[in-house]
Amino acid sequence: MANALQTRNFGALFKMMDANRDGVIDWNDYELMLDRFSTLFSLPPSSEGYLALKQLMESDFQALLTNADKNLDGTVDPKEFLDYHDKMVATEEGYRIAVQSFADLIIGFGDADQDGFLSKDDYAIMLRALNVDNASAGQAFAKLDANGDGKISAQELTTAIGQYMRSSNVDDPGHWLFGAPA
Ligand SMILES: [Ca+2]
Ligand SMILES: [Ca+2]
Ligand SMILES: [Ca+2]
Repeated sequence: MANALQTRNFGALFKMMDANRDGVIDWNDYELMLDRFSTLFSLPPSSEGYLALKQLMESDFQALLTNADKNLDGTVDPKEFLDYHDKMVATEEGYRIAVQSFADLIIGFGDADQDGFLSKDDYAIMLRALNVDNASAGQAFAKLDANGDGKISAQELTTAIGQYMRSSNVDDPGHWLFGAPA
């Protein structure tokens, strides 16, 4: 069973991913996110960066459908989404895979100059592309940048994602992964 913070965080994640806000996640939402990212990062549709992003989105969407779309209608509703994540993080193996693939996805999207870190700008752009209110971006960044060197490393990111997915301590900085907690 998901704890209250998990339910909150996965609910927030669902809302972010439901880019067109029609109450379900399907490929239209991914296309919209792809549009936003490529516009914000100035990636023309034929560029290598765009195609890489698109591929990342396609494989992420396929994985989501395969695992979460229980009634096989081609969309993922909030309950399917929560059940899937609930089950996924319930085992150590599933949890480890979930954290790693989520980290790869975020770095894949957010790390525009591909130095392996998220800069403050990268992070702010990522939130904007996910349609998250940006007011708390600075505060959130400071929490996620645990060693205070001005960038979020893969290690800092995986720690934060792990907390976002499973922590029952409301004070853990990982709850700020996508800005101020809902
Ligand atoms: Ca949608
Ligand atoms: Ca479904
Ligand atoms: Ca850092």
